[in-house]
Parts: sequence; structure tokens; C-alpha cells
Amino acid sequence: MKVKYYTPSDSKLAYSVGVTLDRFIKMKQDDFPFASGELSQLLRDIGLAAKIVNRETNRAGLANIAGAFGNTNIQGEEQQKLDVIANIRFTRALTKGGEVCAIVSEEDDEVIDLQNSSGKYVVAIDPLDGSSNIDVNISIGTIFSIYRRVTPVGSPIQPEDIMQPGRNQVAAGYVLYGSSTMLVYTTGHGVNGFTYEASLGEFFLSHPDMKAPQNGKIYSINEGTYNHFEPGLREYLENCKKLEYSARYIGSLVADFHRNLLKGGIYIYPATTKSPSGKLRLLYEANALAFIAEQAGASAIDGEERILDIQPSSLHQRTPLYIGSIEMVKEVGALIKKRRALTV
Ligand code: AFP
Repeated sequence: MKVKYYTPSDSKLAYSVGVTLDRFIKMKQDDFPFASGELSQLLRDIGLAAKIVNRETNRAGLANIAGAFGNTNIQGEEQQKLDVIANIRFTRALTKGGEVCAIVSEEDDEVIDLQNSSGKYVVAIDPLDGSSNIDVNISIGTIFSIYRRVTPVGSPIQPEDIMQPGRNQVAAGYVLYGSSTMLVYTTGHGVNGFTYEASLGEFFLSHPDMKAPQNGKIYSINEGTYNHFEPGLREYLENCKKLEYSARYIGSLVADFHRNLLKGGIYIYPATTKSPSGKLRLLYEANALAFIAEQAGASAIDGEERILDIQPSSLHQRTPLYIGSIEMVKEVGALIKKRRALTV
């Protein structure tokens, strides 16, 4: 018996629900004939952990999981209960899948060696970024970077597997727990965004092949420490004000970055005289977003150097970050260079 396959052009009743994250990952894997499927599985594991963390963040106000956990992490920052929950969820997902040999997490002082020498991948992750926003119900995020290990599979992991520059990333992404929850990722072939449909429990492709505007009119920076900024940055901010750009800063990197990626803008967390390396972490914050930015046609520097070219020297290394629309990053970079040259 021949069964008719209905398409949306036959009947409106056959409308398409969309492409799920899992199917999209599978479709992309099929583009690479010799891909073993491990990276795809790893991305699906991250997608699953994101759904669980999304559930926890949504009920934080009800389930007594908002507020401080009672510990400080390696950065000296107070851990929130949701920081700890997200760290457990993501590390568990990454451990169980079997593709990963080591994890670097914002919440753990040392590298987590999974004692899985057959794992090909190293993951650096900030399980819950913007945690000071949890208690006030403002968007927060997860940021992840995936590297292929450089030492042979089957041998114990080495420091060079972990300390790789961002340009070596094979995939990176973020999850934004906001007015809707989104997962955005790249494997170096463009950037795609997926929105979570809670009633179906799936991420659906909603933002295919994301491209950042070349220029923008939004600048995102905590200007409270303006007096400690270097002259080139101050000059840039004065220009933004003269041009009456919009200042938008929510204090959650993922949310500020995501908005600027879609609308055009720049996010800045600079070096200051008090914090000469800025605040953000290279391995599990700046590198992932820099990779996504470049894949979407935007860019990221530390004021001077391309973020993806920085050779890390320590696990929780900080870096200043200027990230967003390519023309804006270029302009602030040029002013910084000009003013630095005058002071030498
Ligand atoms: P928390 O996770 O401690 O809230 O820090 C968030 C963050 O790393 C980044 O998401 C924000 O953009 C930035 O710090 C905010 O820092 P300031 O409070 O110094 O502006």
C-alpha cells in the first residue's frame, strides 16, 4: 500500500515544526564523510545538560536553589547554588558521553582529568556565567569551548592538550537562559542558533547562519570604573556619546554579547589600572565567544591582539575583551594603539 506523504504545500495542516538541534547536528556530521560522530555526540550531550540547567534556572525562585552556596571559587568569587548545580550537570554530561578526556571549568581550581585516555576532546566551560544576576531573575548563560587534544589518543593528558590558543577550537557555543532559552554554536562553518521549545523539550533551529552587522550603535561596558580606563578607551567612549549611541549593559556576558551579535554593537571588559588583565577568563569565556564572533563576521581583541591568537599560560588566566561588530572593534583598537604609542 502506498502511503501519501503530506508536505506543507499539500495542506497547511502539514506545517513543519522545524529542525531540532539533534537532527541539525546529524545533518552537519553527514557533510563530513569521515567524521566519527564523537564531536556530534559531545554537542548533543551539551544540549541535554543545557535543558536540565534550563529547568533548574526556571524554578530557581521556587526550589530554594537561588542564593549563595557558601564557597568561593578559584577567582575568589562567591559560588551560587546554581553555579554548583550547573557545574555538576555539565561535568556529568561531558563525563558520561566518553568523548572527553579533560575538562577545565570556572568552578574547579584544577583541570578535571577524566582518566579517559581514549577521549579525543578537551572542554573548557563556564557552566553559569553572570551568576550575580540569578537572584534578580535576569538572563544568565553557559559558555563552552571544545578542543581536540594534541597528544595521541590513548596516552595520559598533558598540559599542551589544555593550554591551546583559541584558534585551535573545533567547536564553541553558548546557552542563553533568557526570555527564551537559546543555544548558539559553531564548528567553524558559520554560526547557528536554536531556541528551546519547552512543551516539546527540544531546541529548534531559529537563527540559521547568524551574521553580525558590520557596524552598530550599542556599546556595552561597566563605566563605573571609567577613571581607571586607558586614554584610548576613554576617547572611544566619548565618541560613542557624541554619536549618541545606546549604552546597554546587563552584567551577563552571554546576554550582552548575544544582543550585540544580533543588533550590532560592542561589548568591552577592559584592563584597568586596578585590574590590568581585566576580569574575564580567556579559556572558558573569551575564546569561545571570539570564535563565534569571527564565524559570524564580527571580531574580538584584547585591546591590541586577536583573542584567538593568545597563547594561554595559566588555567584561569584573565584577559581584557573587546568583542562585537568588526568596525567598532577596529575603531577602538586603533584609538588604543594611537594613545598607547603617545605614552611610550
Ligand atoms: P558574575 O558571574 O560574577 O556575575 O560575573 C559575570 C561576568 O563575568 C560577565 O558575565 C559580566 O559581563 C561581567 O562579569 C560583569 O562584571 P562587572 O560586574 O564588573 O561589570
